[in-house]
Amino acid sequence: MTRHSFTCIEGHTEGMPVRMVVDGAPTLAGETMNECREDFVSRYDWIRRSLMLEPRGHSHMSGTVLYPPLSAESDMSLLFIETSGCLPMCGHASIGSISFALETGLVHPKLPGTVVIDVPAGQLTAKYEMDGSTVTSVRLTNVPSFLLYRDVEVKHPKFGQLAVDIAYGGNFYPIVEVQPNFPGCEHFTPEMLLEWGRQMQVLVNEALDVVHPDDPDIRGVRHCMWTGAPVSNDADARAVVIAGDSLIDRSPCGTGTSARVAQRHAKGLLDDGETFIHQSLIGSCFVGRVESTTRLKSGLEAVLPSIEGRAWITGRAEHYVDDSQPYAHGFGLQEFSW
Ligand code: PYC
Repeated sequence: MTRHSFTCIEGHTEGMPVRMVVDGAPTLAGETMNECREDFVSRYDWIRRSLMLEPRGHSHMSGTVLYPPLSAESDMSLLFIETSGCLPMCGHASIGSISFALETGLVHPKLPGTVVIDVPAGQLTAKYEMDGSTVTSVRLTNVPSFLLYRDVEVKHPKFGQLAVDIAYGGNFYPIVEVQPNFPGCEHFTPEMLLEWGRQMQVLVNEALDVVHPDDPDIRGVRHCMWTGAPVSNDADARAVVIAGDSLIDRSPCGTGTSARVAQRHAKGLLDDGETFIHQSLIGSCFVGRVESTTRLKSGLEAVLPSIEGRAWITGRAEHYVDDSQPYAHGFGLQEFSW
């Protein structure tokens, strides 16, 4: 019997699960977190599957592995593990992991109030506030985010003709705003939006080559954002984000909010410094903001968005993966046919 053991801090960011591995993960080869991510994907993807999929996880699980800082100026590194793979960037998981690492004393930032993290998408800075030993807010400044395509015409099997914006905020998002053929996410169940969001990913990938202008390795759409009216007066807009085949984000989605901040800024709907309160499926919020404007190397206009949210620890767990057990390395129901 080979039993592997992973110690995890468990919790959530604005309702979305974050399982942060703090012990048991392998040392990775690479000088950047992106190289480490490639090493993890090629040699250790079974760890992601085991901890994210059933029976230890579920369709909407999300997590990270906490690694030591890679560079002299950073405080911690994160690898993102999701049901759909290893994303280069995940906003809610960053906010959660920063909070958990600070609250458990695993990370002591060089400059109190500011934490610098290495992630596969690059180096990011977050400001945080604490009340005693509790982290009460994390504001993370994300990667340069931009609107790549506006008003792309897509013929969706449920809605017919839709105009969709494609924006990047660490991942690419087709953003479906309210329009004559789409009355808003609040009119549909999450399961319907999941199914139609999967179809949207396929339609967009068939119609367009969605590629990051500065990095041809970042390509393709694996998410979808359905928007709608907020459920409370203190929010500006609502979004239900679908990731991969099975995941419905319970939070407003950090990279999705960044993409929407960039989209709204490019369309003249959000000024520099103005806040955008983005509400999730379950009513929780991230506060987005344009911190500054920039240009990609290719010349495309972009923004540096920040997202602010809060996370809570719900437990600590030791997960065993015994290679001899059935389903040891996890499964998703969509992998079976009937
Ligand atoms: O918060 O960036 C995010 C995210 C990506 C996929 C699910 N959540």
